[in-house]
Amino acid sequence: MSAAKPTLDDRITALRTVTEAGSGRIPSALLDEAAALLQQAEARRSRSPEHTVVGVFGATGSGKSSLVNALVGEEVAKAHVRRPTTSQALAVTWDAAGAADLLNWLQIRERVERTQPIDPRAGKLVLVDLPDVDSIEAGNRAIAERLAGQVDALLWVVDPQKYADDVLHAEFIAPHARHAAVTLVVLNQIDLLRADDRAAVVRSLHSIIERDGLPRARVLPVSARTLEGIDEVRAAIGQLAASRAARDARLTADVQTLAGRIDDPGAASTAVSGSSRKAAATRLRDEIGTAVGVDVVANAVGRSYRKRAGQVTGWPLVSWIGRLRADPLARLGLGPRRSGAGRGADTTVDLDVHRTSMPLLSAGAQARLSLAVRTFADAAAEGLAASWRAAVRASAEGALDRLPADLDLAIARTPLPARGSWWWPIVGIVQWLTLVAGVLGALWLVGASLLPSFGMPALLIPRVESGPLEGWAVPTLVIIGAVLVGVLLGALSGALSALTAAARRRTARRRLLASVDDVVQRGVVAPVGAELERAQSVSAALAVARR
Ligand SMILES: Nc1nc2c(ncn2[C@@H]2O[C@H](COP(=O)(O)OP(=O)(O)OP(=O)(O)O)[C@@H](O)[C@H]2O)c(=O)[nH]1
Ligand SMILES: [Mg+2]
Repeated sequence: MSAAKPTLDDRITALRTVTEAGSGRIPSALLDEAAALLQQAEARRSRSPEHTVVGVFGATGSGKSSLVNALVGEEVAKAHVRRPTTSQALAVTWDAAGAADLLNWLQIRERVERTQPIDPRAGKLVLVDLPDVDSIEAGNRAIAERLAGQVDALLWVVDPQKYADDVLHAEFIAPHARHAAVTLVVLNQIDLLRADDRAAVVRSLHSIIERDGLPRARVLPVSARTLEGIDEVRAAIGQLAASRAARDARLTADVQTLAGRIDDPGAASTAVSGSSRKAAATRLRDEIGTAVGVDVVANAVGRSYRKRAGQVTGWPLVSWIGRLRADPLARLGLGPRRSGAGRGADTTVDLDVHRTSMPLLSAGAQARLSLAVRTFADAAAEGLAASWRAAVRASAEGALDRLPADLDLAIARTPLPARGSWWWPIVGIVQWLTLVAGVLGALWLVGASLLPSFGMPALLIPRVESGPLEGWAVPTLVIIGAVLVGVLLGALSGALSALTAAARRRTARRRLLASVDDVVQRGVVAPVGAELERAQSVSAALAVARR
């Protein structure tokens, strides 16, 4: 591990991130515990961080009060053969004023102050004698349990008769195993053991403690009565008090343990990170674009262009037929609308097509939309823990309600290329001139043949005198030429309008997809991305809190 170990501050910040970003995704019972722990951590750290509170825990009669007296060197706590003796926590301090606030928070009312520290490093020690953890008195037990959750370090006192007691180990010592770094185990009353039994008992206790999950906890054999081994306990307490790290160790272990119980959201699969996430978003856009009919509209834009071009530039004798057909855009419910006041009513001039009333999404389109959104969300959430996958899906599904209306509006606001082309009127005029020429040629011919029968002089019909058309009547040629030019011009402009229409269709498709993309980004991709980021930040914070 290359990075330095996180400090307690780092861990607390990380746990706070976890609770904030994880709300609604992490079981609320755990979140409540985390909130309580954060509050406790803050409370403890804001109060006399230089003090170290060492709690003396153990079964009744193990000699807790006697040990406190032995350590202090005076009778400050009441020790007695009567069981149980101690029913209130008693704090011994060497700096009463400085520790007052801390003791209030710990709800320890009984306090005594001494001046001579038990160890040179223990000037800011708060030594707490406690009622028995396994007391028949519920009140005693409650006090011991509460303080076991609050003190900075735990000192377990066991005696030769009951050191192996199952209940004590299973219910009290083992559950606090995470605080191994700030735990001392004292085997008291060794004066009651034969000298040659002591080592065996210490070894046995050691192995039990190891099974409790405290493999490295020190076991100190002492006698509160003969004071044998007391100096070693004083030194061990002095060492704990001197080390700031040891003081933070308790909260560190609490944060680590709680963080360990919170499920890691897991890293979203690499398949949806970075560029492939972008690709997935593009696929989603295309799918939704198809579902809402982007291609249909784009095709209609192209066909509308061709139809209008045909009406203006086609051979006038047949192009009027086109007017009988409805405009493809109008048929889709997309009405051409003139923009700019005072323009002519000619629908080929300056058109902007706006979608004014989108036909409701068909059931099929709606299903396709939902499927696309869910597929996207599920792919994005792949690799996440179940509750987080559900959250990602929910954020995407939340968008489904608004999506059809938003898409409708976005498509309605997309300017579609619907203007006519500049060359339409020119070709149109030429077509009409050609038609007029053809009609004149026909009248000429008809006149030439009919006038004599009305007794009028015959019209002169000039003929071509040389070349490949030698002998052809000029009016005939005019008629043929007019028809040829009209049909050819119609065909040419038809080809040109087909090309332009294709370009228009592509432009319309591009713009519509851009509009769809906008909605999809805002409505689906962004919320899903935010949810993924949230999962990622919880995952990262958990890693810090646990390490
Ligand atoms: N022989 C011997 N007796 C001890 C020793 N330590 C304590 N005792 C005796 O054990 C009995 C109980 O001691 P306490 O100090 O009151 O025990 P405690 O753990 O505080 O008990 P509670 O307050 O009831 O939880 C007393 O009679 C002490 O004199 C020791 O090291 N050796
Ligand atoms: Mg006692």
